Amino acid sequence: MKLAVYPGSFDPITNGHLDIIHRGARVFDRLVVAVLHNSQKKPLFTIEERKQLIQDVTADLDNVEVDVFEGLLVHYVHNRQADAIIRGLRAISDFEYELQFASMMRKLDGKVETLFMMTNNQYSFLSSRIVKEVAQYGGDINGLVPPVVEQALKEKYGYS
Ligand code: COD
Repeated sequence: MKLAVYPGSFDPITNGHLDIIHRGARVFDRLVVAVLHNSQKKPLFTIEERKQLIQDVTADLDNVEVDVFEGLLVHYVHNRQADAIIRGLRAISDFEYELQFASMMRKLDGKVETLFMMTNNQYSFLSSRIVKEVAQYGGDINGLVPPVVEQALKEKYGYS
């Protein structure tokens, strides 16, 4: 059974993330969406909220699990005995960071493979940061995030 971990901050999950989850779940027997809990950062959504939102929007995918991790990703991947880490690539600007990321993963654990999935063209401009910025100022985020996330963002920013 091949297991992949798709790690991220997911603050909050967007349709770009969700597209990678759907595609990853078709390639691997089991996919774990691993949400980073970093007590030194102040995300918009708490770790419980981020996990719950991902669970809500992946409820129809039987082979997808949502989990939380702290500390180094390689340790988590090792503990889960995962075969691969999945990362999404949007633009050239992602490449430099992702190359560093994958190289560091390999240095820390020579066995772990990092696999990249190219973004779906329609989401190539999409990031959690941009969605939050648009939502904060009342811009239209319909189609950029699942409806439950759109609602959660509106509540966070005090309108609905
Ligand atoms: N289309 C396709 N892919 C996308 C899109 C989109 N529109 N938006 C985001 N993605 C991809 C990103 O490229 C990324 O691969 C993934 O989805 C998650 O994105 P984010 O932004 O939610 O999460 P990141 O990239 O900030 O997550 C970073 C980690 C939490 C994975 C990383 O910091 C980590 O593992 N930290 C733990 C400490 C550690 O081990 N550090 C060493 C790393 S070398």
